[in-house]
Amino acid sequence: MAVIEGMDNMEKVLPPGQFETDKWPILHEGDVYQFEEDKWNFRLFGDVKKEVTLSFADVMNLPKTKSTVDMHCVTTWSKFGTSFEGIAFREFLNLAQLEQDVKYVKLYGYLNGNRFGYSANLPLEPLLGDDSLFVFRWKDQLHEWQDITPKHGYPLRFIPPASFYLWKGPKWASGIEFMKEDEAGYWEERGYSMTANPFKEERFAEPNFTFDDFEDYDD
Ligand SMILES: Nc1nc2c(c(=O)[nH]1)N[C@H]1C(S)=C(S)[C@@H](COP(=O)(O)O)O[C@H]1N2
Ligand SMILES: [Mo]
Repeated sequence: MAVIEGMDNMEKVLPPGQFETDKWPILHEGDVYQFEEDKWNFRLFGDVKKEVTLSFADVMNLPKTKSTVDMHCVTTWSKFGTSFEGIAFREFLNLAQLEQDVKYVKLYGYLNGNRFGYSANLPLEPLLGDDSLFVFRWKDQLHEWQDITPKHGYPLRFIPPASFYLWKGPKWASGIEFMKEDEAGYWEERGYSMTANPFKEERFAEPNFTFDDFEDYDD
């Protein structure tokens, strides 16, 4: 296998139709969720033998992972090399006893106060590495380690591997549904790609689709 020095797999490669940004844009539907620890929990459900509900303390007591990930947004910006601290997706597999033949997940997050209002579907197998995590801290070349801001999904937000567009990363994450069959999430129901690979430019399920531009930054 050919290896380009200093590059791992798909890191630091600009997918077709994307441009590079040093800033971290903010995009989402609806309100910014305001964290209240006593009301917050994280649910593991779907095709599991036993549903699990985790408190914020339960989640924060899970083993932590640090990983540097490239983000590719379908609105055409890409941000390379942001480091994140969080809990690897695979840690939650150890807690939920999956039924046989679970091959997909739907990851949920808040939308306008609805805990399960936002969602994104993903295949299970590509999410088992260090580049697939629910994050709460970040740093990059311009910023020291710090908590993610409410606008970026505090207290917990999923960052998908770079082989998926960033809409597959719910902010204000609220749970994981385990599924035997693939099932569309929020944007997938609205015409976006089920598979969403930026390197194959899988933006929309249907041609001639448009999207809102981004216009917000933390600083
Ligand atoms: N809960 C929630 N998560 C969400 C969204 C949303 O509307 N609600 N938007 C998604 C989209 S379309 C993108 S591009 C990224 C943007 O993340 P950022 O604002 O941290 O860059 O969040 C994703 N996660
Ligand atoms: Mo997006």
